[in-house]
Amino acid sequence: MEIKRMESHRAYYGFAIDQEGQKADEVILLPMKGPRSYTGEDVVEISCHGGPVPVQVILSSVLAAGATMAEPGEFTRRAFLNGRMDLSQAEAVADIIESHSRAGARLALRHLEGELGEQISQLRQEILEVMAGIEVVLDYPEMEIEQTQRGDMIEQLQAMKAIIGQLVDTATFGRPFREGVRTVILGRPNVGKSSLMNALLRRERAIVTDIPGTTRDVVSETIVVGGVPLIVMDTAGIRTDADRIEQLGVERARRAAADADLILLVFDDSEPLQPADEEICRMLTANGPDASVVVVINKIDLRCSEIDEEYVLRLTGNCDGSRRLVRVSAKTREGVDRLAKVVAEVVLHGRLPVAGESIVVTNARHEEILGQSLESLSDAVDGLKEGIPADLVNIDLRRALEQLGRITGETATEDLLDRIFADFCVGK
Ligand SMILES: Nc1nc2c(ncn2[C@@H]2O[C@H](COP(=O)(O)OP(=O)(O)OP(=O)(O)O)[C@@H](O)[C@H]2O)c(=O)[nH]1
Ligand SMILES: [Mg+2]
Repeated sequence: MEIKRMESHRAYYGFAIDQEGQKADEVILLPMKGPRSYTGEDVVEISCHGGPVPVQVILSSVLAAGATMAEPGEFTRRAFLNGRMDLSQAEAVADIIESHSRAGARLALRHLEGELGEQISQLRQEILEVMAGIEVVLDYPEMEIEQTQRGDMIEQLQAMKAIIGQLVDTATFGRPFREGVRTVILGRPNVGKSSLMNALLRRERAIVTDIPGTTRDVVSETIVVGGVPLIVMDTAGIRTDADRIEQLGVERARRAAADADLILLVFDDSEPLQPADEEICRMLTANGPDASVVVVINKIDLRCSEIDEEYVLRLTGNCDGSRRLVRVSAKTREGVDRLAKVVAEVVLHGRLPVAGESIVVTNARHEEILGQSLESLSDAVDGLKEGIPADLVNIDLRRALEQLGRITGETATEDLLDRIFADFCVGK
């Protein structure tokens, strides 16, 4: 049967025939007539047996018949251009594919449902209203905006600023979900760093031995702790008197620590604090670490209690009373769940996004644009307060309008679309 005569949204069973008229594979054909398809255009999906040979044969047949290969993100780009979704929704598709955790995927899914886009459209509508009020004044050159009118506009813009400000705030806990938290396990040799990594992973990944200096390089793995994806790096133990080969690993550990968002600083509770332990603490506090540090006292199953917790907390500059210290046994996994909870708290500053609550900005591009539009609106408010001419205030408002439009795609340039869709994979 000719595809054009097939019924839309109905699966057809049959065989794909190659260019020589030979059966290539057994397939299911699913025609979807626009606009009821992902892109809004007519779409035909062919499901075949997954092996590389049938796929290749079918692909070359459809290419020979005039089809072209899709660019990365082309399906979603077409869906956007055909008005099936706004740009924030299109980006959510990429975010869902790349998400490292269920919580991250859930947040992105809400963007796919268009929540952010709706909020932004509403804000743009309100800006347009304020601009319209100003335009009226501009039509009569002898008029200026009246004082009460200025007051109303300022109030309206302040309310918008508050909404955008809240959205920007949500990005601080949206970001870790999207990008993952760079977490470095640090400590002197043999304290149990690799063991801790394995305990967090719940399986063996890093090599564990009783020989100090086992880990020579940085080993990294993504794990989800408390709903937050952590990119955990196990490092070589840092010591003061390392040989040359070891020194390289130590140097990498230092560098990893400098780039980290979160440092799990491990101590061995079965031995008194050693000069190398103190050295590491000094190194961390000297750099004025951007990273949050969680002190992990390991090997508590040996019941030695050699480490003075208060002293270690002071050494690590943990003086704000938050006492980010967890006692664990990487061997028995005792305390590891509590460590996971503390980590999640530290990363999210105790503010877990609650399902069903406000929108959470997870996309770095959105975060940046929201920040810019906030500035434009502030400029407009300042202008109104200082009584500067109405047409100048409108310039700031128009800028805010244009900036917000870049989130939904209403004012997106070809260039911007190219950049966004280039990050997509082919077939999405
Ligand atoms: N009893 C006990 N032993 C542990 C625990 N964690 C680690 N160990 C032991 O301590 C030794 C060192 O563990 P690793 O995990 O290799 O230590 P590391 O810090 O990665 O060491 P390097 O890579 O050499 O710097 C091994 O013999 C582990 O079995 C623990 O919680 N309890
Ligand atoms: Mg190790």
